[in-house]
Amino acid sequence: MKRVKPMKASGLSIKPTVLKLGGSVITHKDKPLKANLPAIRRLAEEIAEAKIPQLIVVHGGGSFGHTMAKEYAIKEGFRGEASQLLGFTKTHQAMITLNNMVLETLIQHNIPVMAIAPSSFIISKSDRIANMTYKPLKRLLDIGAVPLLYGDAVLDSDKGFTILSGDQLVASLAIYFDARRIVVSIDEDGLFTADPKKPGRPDFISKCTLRKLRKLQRQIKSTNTCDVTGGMQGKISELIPAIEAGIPTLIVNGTISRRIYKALKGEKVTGTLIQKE
Ligand code: IP8
Repeated sequence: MKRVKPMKASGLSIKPTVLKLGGSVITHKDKPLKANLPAIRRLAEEIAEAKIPQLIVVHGGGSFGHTMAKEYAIKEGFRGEASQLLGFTKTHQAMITLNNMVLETLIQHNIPVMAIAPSSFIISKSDRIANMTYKPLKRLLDIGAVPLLYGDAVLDSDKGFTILSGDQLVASLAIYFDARRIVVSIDEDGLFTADPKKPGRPDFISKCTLRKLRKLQRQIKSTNTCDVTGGMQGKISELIPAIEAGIPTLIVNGTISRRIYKALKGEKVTGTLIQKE
């Protein structure tokens, strides 16, 4: 008798992995509109080599999205000014420019990636995803393609427009598709008991439960003034719903060779693993 594989709630037979390529890894965060092409190439190599059967890739804004979003105060919502409206479109355009570089590089490495602009299928309400159609993503995963998304300037039913972080997107996709794991790459080894970019020697956290994470959340302050989506604190807040849903989340240093590869393969790697319990 032919055996039928059990379907998950999302309808996928294999649990996908959701990978976030941090803006601080794929761009030079202190140089406006400057991509880190060698880093993007290396990450593409690692993703290609890992050959994950179901993969969703989301990237951050780095010195593309955040620079523009800050300049035009996009996260504050639409004030009805023509210049700010143009800033909204420029922020989206900056993200498309960065996305194109990631897209081209991934395709050059034979990864069947398909870019989808979040602003084309998501509307938020007071900064939270309120309206999103998952069907195209599901279809892409069904045929073995890799959906590529990014933090974006999106329409917001209360504020006119806002910035949707890649992290909120990651958590929401991971929950919907019942992801096997989330891998988030940043420019640090993982989480520390205090900001590692400031003087002092904070302790590295290799494993963390949701309870410990909530405690830690109050300690970790944002490091990057250019980040309109809240730096490390914002990242943690956004990831919590996915961790609550039981999806293991691994934070690794994407600036160091092989870390993403190992994280995707589920191999032992330096990083912070956050689990519900
Ligand atoms: O870097 C922000 O995404 P993030 C995207 O994941 C923009 O927070 C447009 C600033």
